[in-house]
Amino acid sequence: MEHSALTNANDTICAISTPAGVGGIAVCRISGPNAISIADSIWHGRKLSDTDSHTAHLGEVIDSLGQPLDQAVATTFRSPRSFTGEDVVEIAVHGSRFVQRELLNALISAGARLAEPGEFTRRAFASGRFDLAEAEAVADVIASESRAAHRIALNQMKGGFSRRLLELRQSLVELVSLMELELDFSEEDVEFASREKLTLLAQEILAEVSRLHNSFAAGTAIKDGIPVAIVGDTNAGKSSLLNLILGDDRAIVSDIHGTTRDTIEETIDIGDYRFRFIDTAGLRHTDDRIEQIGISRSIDALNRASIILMVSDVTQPFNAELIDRLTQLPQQVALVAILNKIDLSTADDIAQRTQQLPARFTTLPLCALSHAADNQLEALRNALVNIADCEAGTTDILVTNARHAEALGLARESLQRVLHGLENGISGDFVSQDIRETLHHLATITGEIPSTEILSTIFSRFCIGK
Ligand SMILES: Nc1nc2c(ncn2[C@@H]2O[C@H](COP(=O)(O)OP(=O)(O)OP(=O)(O)O)[C@@H](O)[C@H]2O)c(=O)[nH]1
Ligand SMILES: [Mg+2]
Repeated sequence: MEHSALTNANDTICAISTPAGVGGIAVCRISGPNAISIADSIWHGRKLSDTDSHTAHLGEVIDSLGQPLDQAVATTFRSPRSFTGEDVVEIAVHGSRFVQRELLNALISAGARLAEPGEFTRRAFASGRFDLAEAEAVADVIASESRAAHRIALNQMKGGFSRRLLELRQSLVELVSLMELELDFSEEDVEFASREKLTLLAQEILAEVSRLHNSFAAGTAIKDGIPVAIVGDTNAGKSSLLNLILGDDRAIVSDIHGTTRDTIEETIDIGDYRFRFIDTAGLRHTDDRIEQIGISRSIDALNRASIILMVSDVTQPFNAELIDRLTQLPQQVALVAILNKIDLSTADDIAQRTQQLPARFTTLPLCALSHAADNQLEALRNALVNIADCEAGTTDILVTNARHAEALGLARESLQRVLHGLENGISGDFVSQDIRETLHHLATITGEIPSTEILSTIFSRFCIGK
């Protein structure tokens, strides 16, 4: 499928694809119908137009004044076997800022134009090398900061998500054709596929669309860092726990109640995941205005977290109000009770305290002082990774993109109308219409129904050179 109308592919673009700044090597990418001849005009060495595709050549680049600029390696990729599907030359020079700038100047003098952000990937999409979801995943792979986020993005880039969508669409097409068969022969009063069978098929599709749509929460958590709120009474040891996890004296710790006033956020990688820990102001009734603001931020953090570490001092009674609030959170929020200051308690006492907590809590006794036994911290880290594993589920297909989630939400709504229609004997005409609408929403994800506006927003988020 080609979307050539969506880009001006007549010109040849160039950009530095390696990060901005000085590096050992910088790579300049040139793509377009004149990529090879433009490269030749700034190149001393074997004529690139005479070389085979996918070959690398040592030579010299010449600046816009005709002076030698640097020794370089040029690699040619001929259309259509290149990233963009166009003729592409990649020139690797030494990574000085001066050399990079002069090389771009020379290419622009020779007729190339500076690429816009994401324009290489946009051209790859326009030439049908990628669908839109795969192109968006390129940006996610570049941005991924943990193994789990990388795995999801890589799978999407390689087409895992697109294949799943294709399967869903094939099932919908089957459904709509069965519906239409029913319509064509309705006069003759024959039922080709029972409505029960169609309902079953629609239910299956709806279940999968809903699963994908619901995976957005877990998907974004994994992509941006899983939010873990550390909450509890003042002086329970929340900030001590944060410091213990980070292995750093990040937060102020003192025996004064109400030491932490504002939320403190730090990310750290554990196992395959990135976690975002949020230490909060201790919860208590107070007349101090600033502390009240801090406490309302604690509540905000608690409401947004995927995992909650409720820290309590084992020598003090539990905060029943907090436990009540936490157990009312949606089931997918994981609750971990940290029984802190076990150095001041006995094993019997700790066992008894554990009994008092609702079953939804995972309980971990701990001493958050920096000399705490390593295996307590290890147990906490393992518990966090286990929770994240459950959240990630067994599939690598998680939706991490708000645009996709929105389209899936719309698809789900029209599918619910399809089901309602099937179950209530509504005319096939209307049901078919809703199936087509579902198909439309799913097709916008892969960009089969491209809109220039959507494309511009998507690709403008890329860096230049990609
Ligand atoms: N004995 C003992 N003391 C601890 C332990 N953990 C923390 N403390 C002490 O408890 C006091 C309070 O610790 P913080 O980490 O500041 O408590 P917090 O929950 O952040 O308190 P606020 O910020 O006031 O809400 C400090 O004096 C810590 O040294 C522990 O496991 N055992
Ligand atoms: Mg604190």
